[in-house]
Amino acid sequence: MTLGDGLFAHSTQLTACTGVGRNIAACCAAGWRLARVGGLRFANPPYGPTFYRVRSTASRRTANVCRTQSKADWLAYSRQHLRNGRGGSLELKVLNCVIDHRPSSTLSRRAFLVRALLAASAGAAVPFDVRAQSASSSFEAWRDAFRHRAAARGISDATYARVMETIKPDTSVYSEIRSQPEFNEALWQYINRRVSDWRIITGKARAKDYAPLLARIEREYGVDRFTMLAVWGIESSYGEVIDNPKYMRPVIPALAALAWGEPRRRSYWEAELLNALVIIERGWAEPKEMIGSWAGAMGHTQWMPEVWLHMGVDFDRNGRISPYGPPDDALAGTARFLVERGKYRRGEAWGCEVTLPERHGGGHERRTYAAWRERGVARADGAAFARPDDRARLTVPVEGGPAFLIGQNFSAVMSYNPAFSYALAVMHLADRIRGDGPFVHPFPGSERLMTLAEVQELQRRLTALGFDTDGSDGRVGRDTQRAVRAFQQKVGMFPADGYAGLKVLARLRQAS
Ligand SMILES: [Ca+2]
Repeated sequence: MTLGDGLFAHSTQLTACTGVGRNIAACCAAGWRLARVGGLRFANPPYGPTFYRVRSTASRRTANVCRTQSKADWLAYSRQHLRNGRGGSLELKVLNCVIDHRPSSTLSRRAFLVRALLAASAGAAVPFDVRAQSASSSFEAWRDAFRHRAAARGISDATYARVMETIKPDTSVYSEIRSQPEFNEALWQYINRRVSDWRIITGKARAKDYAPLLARIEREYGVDRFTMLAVWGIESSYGEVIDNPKYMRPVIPALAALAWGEPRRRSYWEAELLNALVIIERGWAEPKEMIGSWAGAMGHTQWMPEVWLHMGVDFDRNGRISPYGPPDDALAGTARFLVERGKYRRGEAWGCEVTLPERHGGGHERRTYAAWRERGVARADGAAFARPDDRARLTVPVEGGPAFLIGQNFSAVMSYNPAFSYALAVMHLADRIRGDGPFVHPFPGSERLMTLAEVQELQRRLTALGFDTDGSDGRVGRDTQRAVRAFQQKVGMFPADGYAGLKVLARLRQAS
């Protein structure tokens, strides 16, 4: 992929697109590259930290450098910075180009997904399964050759034969790797869906059920219990979906298919397959127990094999490390990850929502809370900053929406999943489980959170009208989103975004 192709062929109104404070040539020299996604869809919505600078030829305005985390963020930034008064097409044009970092040596847990997805979309002209089928060898030949790599990692012949000679590669992962997001969400929708009433209520119950365990993890690692609960809730609905076949599949056949036939990230998938084999060799798990996402993330907090192997903790002291079963090992290992890889700081807040004075002289500097206070920045709930000497930076993710000071522990959560929207959802869920209220300043155009009873009513009404939500448990998954979208389309609601919210509920009440 050359730089010019991605940018100019499909973004005719853009004349410049560079990294932070750099021009295109400097970005290339520094290892940046452009990738392009076709149409108006975005390749990797939650996983793409990206910096760019754009200029509109129509308005001759240069946009601010943006860091985007999701399509919602792109759109929000576009509206904020590219408002050019000549129609709304520019913001959609921006979606046609993506700047991506060259892989670095230290991978965040999910950074691989960014690259895998970008790589897949950049080469989307050739169907992915065709490439897989044109892999240089049959699966059997590849498997026999790979045995030597496994032996070099200490995998015994017996283990290799037992695991690898009985599987069929799960080639359905090739369609997963190139799949596009089904639903476009604004940031407030993303947060409301993840910080749902069900997750808040269930999180409070889990806080009670697991109080002794969470207290021990807090003591040992210094990670706040509500942060742990929120990661657990968002990653696996507190463990409720870790073996649900609707979302999870056997990991070894998936990783084997990726290591054998995925052409661009093969070395990554090979490494993770080897890590999974080491886990089996050590007797921590049987292959049939290793159920996870198509990319191999497993258990309560969705560990990749590498995380399991290197960050895992046998916290319940039963002789093996497991991301399944009782959540002791999963939560303790995740706390260890946040501390060792995310530089989580004991006792420090993630940040907080704030109110800003008329002129706050924003900027991206980290300052102490005391220094922010001197500039007139205050907690939105009116309380004092608990630890005025800690440092934080100011961010306003959506113009006209809430402002936040965010510190090191927010960054620590982003080391687990490098998306601003993910980290904000985790920290907001943590606060809600703790007992705090919703954001003081709502996001523009947002709805309040639906109660559990309202979501259940919405699901019941949709099902009664023939739009199947697969039950009415008050949790919004893909079935409910699809049912909502089908209903919206049928009754002419726009946009038909699949968002299970108050407007849809009101319309459903009219409909029956
Ligand atoms: Ca254990």
